[in-house]
Amino acid sequence: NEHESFVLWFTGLSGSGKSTLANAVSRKLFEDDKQTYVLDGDNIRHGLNNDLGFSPEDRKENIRRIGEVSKLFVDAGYIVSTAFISPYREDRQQVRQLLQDGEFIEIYVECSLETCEERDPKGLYRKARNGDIPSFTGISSPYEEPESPELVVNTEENSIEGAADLIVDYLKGKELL
Ligand code: GGZ
Repeated sequence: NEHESFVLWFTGLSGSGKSTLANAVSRKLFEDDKQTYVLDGDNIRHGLNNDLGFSPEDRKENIRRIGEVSKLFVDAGYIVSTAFISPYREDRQQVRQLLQDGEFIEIYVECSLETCEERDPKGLYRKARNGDIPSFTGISSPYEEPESPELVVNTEENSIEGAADLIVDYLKGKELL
């Protein structure tokens, strides 16, 4: 198959479950003997992109660099899973253009703001509501929902395991695995 390597681009609100889900899918692919790698805030925003904040310009540059890094991993033969809010349609579109047809698989991790706010695992929504974090996505900064993602998985209706299975099933259905 000419698309053994591709990017699973998870997009969604903070607290929607992107990173957990990307790691769960990556684990399943690893068990299926695939070469996989997860890019998320822990290994990108703390390193390569530690000069960037959360202004629209910085988020754009964040996503641009992640797109370029993803491309390198695809060139190296990996299935890359990226877990970034990537709130702007235009920025995600730019990454899609950077890759070959079929190499960019956009997965909308759907979860209502209400639920993300209830989960609030790091207490960031609370801080944002208190005005302690400016330009927080969903509160004081926009999130542009994907218009035609390859896949939508809802993490209110599905467990992480269930959502990961839906993604693997999708990939098998497309004969990408
Ligand atoms: C959104 C922020 C912000 C602001 C810090 N807005 O739940 P988290 O903590 O781990 O996920 C969020 C993460 C978002 O970084 P990304 O690189 O994914 O964002 S983007 O794609 O928009 O560039 C959150 C934390 O960083 N965080 N400040 N103002 N999320």
